[in-house]
Amino acid sequence: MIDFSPAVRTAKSEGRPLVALESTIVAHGMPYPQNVETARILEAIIREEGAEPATLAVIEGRIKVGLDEETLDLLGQSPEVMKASRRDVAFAISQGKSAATTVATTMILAQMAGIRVFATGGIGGVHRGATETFDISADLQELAQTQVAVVSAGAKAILDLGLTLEYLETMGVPVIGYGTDVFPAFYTRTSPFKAPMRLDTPEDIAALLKTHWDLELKSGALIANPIPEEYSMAPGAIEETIQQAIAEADSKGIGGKELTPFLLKRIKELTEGQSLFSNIELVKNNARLAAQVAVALNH
Ligand code: PSU
Ligand code: MN
Repeated sequence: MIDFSPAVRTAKSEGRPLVALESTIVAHGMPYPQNVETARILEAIIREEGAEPATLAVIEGRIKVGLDEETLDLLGQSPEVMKASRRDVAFAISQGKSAATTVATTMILAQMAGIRVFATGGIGGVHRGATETFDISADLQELAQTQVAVVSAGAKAILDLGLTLEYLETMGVPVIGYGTDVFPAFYTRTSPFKAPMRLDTPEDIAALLKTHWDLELKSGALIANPIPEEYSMAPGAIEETIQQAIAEADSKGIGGKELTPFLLKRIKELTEGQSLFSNIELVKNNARLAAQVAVALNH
C-alpha cells in the first residue's frame, strides 16, 4: 500500500533522519497558493537542518511517503480531496480515493514508514463545549497509542486548552514546553496553562523520546514550541475573533470534521490574513525544531 518517494527511500537506506509532515494543513488548513508554498518551504527548512522531509497523503488509494510537486499541487487545489483521520483512512485506501492526512493519520502512517518525528502547526484537541458536543479530536487518542513525537505550537487556540491538557495527562502523553514553562496557544506564545515539563535543547528532547520508547511506553509525545515572538498575535484580539468564529459555526450548525477547517478559514478572514501569516510562521518554526530533534535522535 505504501509508495516511498525516491528521496525518502534513499534517506531511509542511508539511515538519515526523517521528518514527517501532514497534508490536511495543505488541503484543508490553508488557502491556495499559500498552502503549497508553505509545504515547499517546510521541506526546504528540514533539509537545511540535515534531515529529509516526508509529506504524507493518500493518493488514489496508495499511501505516499514523500510527495512530488504535482501531487502537492493537486492536494492544495482539488476540492475532492478528503480529510482523513484514523476513522477514514481505510475507507480512502480501499475505495482508491485521495485524502489529506490529519495529525492522527499522519502519525499512524509515519510509524508504519519508520518515521519518529513529525511537524505540524497545532494539534487538534478537546473543543470548547466538548462536555456537550463530545468533540474531541482523534489526534489526542493517537498521541496516546502511537510512538511518534509531534512538534506543534501547543494546541490550536480554538480549543479548550485546559481540557486538552487534562486529556493528554490521563492518556500518559508527555507534553514538553520547548524553552518555556507555559503551554503555548498556537497564535500566541502564552496561555493561562503551565507546560507540564520543560526542555531547552533538541538533544534533551531526543533523550526523553529515546527513554520513553526504551521503556516501551506505547504513546507519542507532544513538543509544544511557541510561535516566535515577532509573529505572535495580540492575545486579547485573537480571543475575541475566535469567540466570534465559534459563535458563527454554532449558528450555522457546523460540526464534526468540518469544524476545524471552518474556524481557521473564518479567523483568517476576520483578521484580514494575519492569522494565516502567523500560522505559516509557526509551522516553519516547528519544522526546524522537528528536524533538529530528528537529527539528535538519529545520533
Ligand atoms: N495545524 C494547522 N492547521 C491545520 C491542522 C493542524 O496549523 O489545519 C489540522 C491537522 O491535520 C489536525 C486537524 O489533525 O487540523 C484537526 O482536525 P480535527 O479537529 O477535526 O481533528
Ligand atoms: Mn472533531
